[in-house]
Amino acid sequence: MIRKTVWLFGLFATVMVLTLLLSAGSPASSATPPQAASAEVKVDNFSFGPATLTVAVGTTVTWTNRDDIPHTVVSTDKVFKSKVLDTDEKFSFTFAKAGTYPYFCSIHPKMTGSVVVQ
Ligand SMILES: [Cu+2]
Repeated sequence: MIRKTVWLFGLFATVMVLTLLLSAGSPASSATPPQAASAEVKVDNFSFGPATLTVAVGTTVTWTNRDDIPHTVVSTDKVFKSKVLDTDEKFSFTFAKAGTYPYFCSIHPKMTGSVVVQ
């Protein structure tokens, strides 16, 4: 009678340990952290590409000067302003608010583009 009780207790303990191990092994959170969105604009051949870029709120846009002459990225509404970008230099800006952000190159004002943030 006592042996049977001990055996049952042992079985019960084993099941409990296995249950704990299994629950500990399951992933605590399978949700991936929110990814920061990013987008690229190439500056090449005296133009911004794409000329109009549409992104979601919170997106970081990076302009890269692929031209062999310097350019700038200057917001028409003075929201952002890059330094003079030489070849392969980059400028990034994170758009936290929805809206349309026209910009131009202050060295070559005919170079224009815009970022639409939705
Ligand atoms: Cu330019």
